[in-house]
Amino acid sequence: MNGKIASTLAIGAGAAAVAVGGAAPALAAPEAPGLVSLHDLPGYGGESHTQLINGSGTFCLPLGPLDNRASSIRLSDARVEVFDSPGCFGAGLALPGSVPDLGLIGWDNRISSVRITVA
Ligand SMILES: [Ca+2]
Repeated sequence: MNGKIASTLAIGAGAAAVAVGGAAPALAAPEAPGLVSLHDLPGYGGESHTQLINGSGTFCLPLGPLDNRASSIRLSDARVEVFDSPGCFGAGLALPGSVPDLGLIGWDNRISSVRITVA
């Protein structure tokens, strides 16, 4: 098992248990992974930074090497908001889905953090 993914899964499962009051026995996390993939170039090209979340919850993700460089973003099975400051602060925008050219909505090379919500 990948330790990093297992750790993320534990966080998600903990959040779910809190949400139901911890009364019910824990069921397996839903098979609905959140995927967000940021790319340096429009059209999902160039250097990329991908985050995969197994489990449910809301997570604020740093962009690592793609800080202020993302020009396209691809996502699946998740609600995603992008922010122009680290830690999901500053100006933000909720995305309706994948965006092949962030320049068209005024967010080229501007994203510094991403908030992803997986149901
Ligand atoms: Ca770029």
